[in-house]
Amino acid sequence: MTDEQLRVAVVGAGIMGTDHIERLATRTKGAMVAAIVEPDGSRAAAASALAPDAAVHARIEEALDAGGVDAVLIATPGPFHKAVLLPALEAGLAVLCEKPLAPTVEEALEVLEAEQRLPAPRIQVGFMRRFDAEYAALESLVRSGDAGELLLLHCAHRNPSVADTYTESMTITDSVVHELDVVPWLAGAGIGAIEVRAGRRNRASRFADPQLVLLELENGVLADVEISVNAGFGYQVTTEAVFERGVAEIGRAAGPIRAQDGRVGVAEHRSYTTRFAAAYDTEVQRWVDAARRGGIDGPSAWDGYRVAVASAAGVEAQRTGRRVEVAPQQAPAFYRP
Ligand code: ISE
Repeated sequence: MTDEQLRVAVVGAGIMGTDHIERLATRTKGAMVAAIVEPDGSRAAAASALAPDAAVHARIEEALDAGGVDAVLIATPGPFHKAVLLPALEAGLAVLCEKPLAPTVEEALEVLEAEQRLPAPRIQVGFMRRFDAEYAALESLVRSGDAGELLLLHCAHRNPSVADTYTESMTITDSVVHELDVVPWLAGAGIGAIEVRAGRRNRASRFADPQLVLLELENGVLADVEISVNAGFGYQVTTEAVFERGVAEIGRAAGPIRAQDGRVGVAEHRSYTTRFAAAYDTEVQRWVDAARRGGIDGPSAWDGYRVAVASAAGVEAQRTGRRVEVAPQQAPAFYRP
């Protein structure tokens, strides 16, 4: 690593990869985009316009062989994560891996085993909601005990629409995966069981949508998650937390209240890239700062593994209509603070 800058290879130049390239090139301090790894020529060209000095490669191995890289930001689809994570770990590089860590429990375990051959954790997983200011304030409220113990969480996760390649199980593995991370983080307890229900179907959908996911936490907190991926009107992620002595709500649309043409209203987001823009900025900055010190500052590969276990249970619950228990997980010493 140079004295000043963490030289980052961004792998995958789709929506999130391009968003991160722009972020690293314009807003993140102490880092630069040294390489872009993207096999699709037109995506690579569009991304390289945002970071003209970055080398462009089709494969991670080429970028690693070329040298000049201190860290890897992985933004490919989940099924390709392991193929990038293993060589990046082998090279001892810092990693920020977009969610999910891996698409299966087996692959997540393989990644954990590879990381544990290093002296300390090097993988941070991109569960950006933990860096959102309102989520962080809610987590502090839970920890403070000011409103009493947390009892319930009502979560809504609404996407305006999804691509044709999005399948029903992705409601769990690609979308609710965020709640599988952030709900235990807020509640301070692991997930003990999951149930998934579907009722009347939105006629805009190819599969059951919306769905309700019920998470039972090991400390008795219950969380219900509405996942809608054909909500049409916009992108919305809200949480209402019920405590012994009060209720707190986060995620409501904010900004100028505009009155015009007989209506009064606030603009809503249409994409996670704007809804969580500030959270991504904080996440990436904290990862860069920690990577320069040789560590991580956010969800670890162990968190990613726990989510993979819960996700597998969620997909089974969705497929069978049954309540599926999740075995308690004990973090290896390597991942304990
Ligand atoms: C997408 O991949 C994300 O990570 C978004 O945060 C989530 O809201 C969306 O449903 C996913 O498809």
